[in-house]
Amino acid sequence: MISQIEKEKIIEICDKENFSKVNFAKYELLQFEIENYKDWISKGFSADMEWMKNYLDKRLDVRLIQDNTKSIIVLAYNYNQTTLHEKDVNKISRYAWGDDYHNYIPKKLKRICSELKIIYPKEEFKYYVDTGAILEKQWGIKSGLGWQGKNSLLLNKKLGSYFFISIIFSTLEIEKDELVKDYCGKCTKCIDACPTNAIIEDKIIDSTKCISYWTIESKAENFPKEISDNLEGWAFGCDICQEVCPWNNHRVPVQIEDFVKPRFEETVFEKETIFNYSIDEFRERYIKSPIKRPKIHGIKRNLLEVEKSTK
Ligand code: B12
Ligand code: SF4
Ligand code: SF4
Repeated sequence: MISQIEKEKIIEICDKENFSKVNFAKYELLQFEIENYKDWISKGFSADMEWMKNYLDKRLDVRLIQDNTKSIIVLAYNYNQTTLHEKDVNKISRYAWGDDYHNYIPKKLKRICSELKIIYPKEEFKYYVDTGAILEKQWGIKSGLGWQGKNSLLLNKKLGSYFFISIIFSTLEIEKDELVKDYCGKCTKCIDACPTNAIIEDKIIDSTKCISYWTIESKAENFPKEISDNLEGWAFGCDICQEVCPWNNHRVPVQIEDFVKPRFEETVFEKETIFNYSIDEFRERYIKSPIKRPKIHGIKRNLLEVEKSTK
């Protein structure tokens, strides 16, 4: 087991890369969590995200990803900011205002792992951010980074939920942090506000009802009526269950880097602009943004669905 001073040194290395919070979990099998996960899949809540059915063994046992893992370092990267949506239609969810975090955060993690490798040459470090078959929120809970809110997201008292989760698997033995208690209490604001009733039970999202799923992941030509009638202006992702959460509403914005700030100062789409773009123009504009994921076809579909729902 490394000393407290060494643990602090690791946190310092992560702080330099602007992570707002760094916590540590001890290796264990995610037995209880994987049973819930399987149950969730069996009920059809993963919609058409077929990849979620793969690598159940790795989700259960992270040593199949990094042999001899002893500690899991869980890092939060804040993307909250003071800006608000300019309009109530064609809204883009906050995580997608800036450049795609997949282009920045892995580089930060790589630098952290390289620095750790210099200090501990005999140890191994492997990083992920939304890039592997890993139950990231569950490791967030195990590490004491936060608790799982009723909206199913990982919440931290200081940060709220507007942060990305990153994971570093390490063969180094680091003292784990204490679990935090659940601070949702009797609140049900997220469940009450979800316009499509996608939060079917505390912490459980049915993706087939979630606007985020339909506007980002789904390849369908159209949305089911219950979704299109209730989009509430969301054209890419959905932040409703976070916007109403008291743990986000009184947040003091933490220092953020430029790549998180709205690209072209845009927090909503201009429908006409999108419809006038050629495929190449769209690609050029959004290649560095998470918005490229559903491609121009998907974004046009979303905008038409929003228009339908506001008529
Ligand atoms: C698939 C996925 C989605 C899907 C499914 C959402 C979901 N809640 O699972 C869709 C496309 C809908 C989605 C949407 C969003 N996502 Co997403 N998503 C993921 C992904 C890739 C996997 C999550 C997963 O495994 N879900 C499966 C379910 C089963 O997992 P779970 O919530 O942990 O479920 C547990 C509970 O349901 C519980 N449970 C179930 N049954 C039972 C029964 C009992 C008795 C008990 C006690 C518990 C219990 O146990 C389950 C398993 O442990 C992660 C990245 C990753 N690799 O982890 C990002 C991730 C969760 N997403 C993220 C974000 C930002 C979003 C959005 C906010 C984006 C947006 N603005 O539109 C929305 C939020 C929607 C919401 N309220 O969840 C962030 C969340 C950060 C945070 N602070 O928590 C993550 C972690 C990505 C990242 N690296 O930062 N996402
Ligand atoms: S992201 Fe939107 S649709 Fe999905 S659970 Fe939250 S409020 Fe409901
Ligand atoms: S809105 Fe309330 S119930 Fe939902 S996650 Fe936030 S504190 Fe928990």
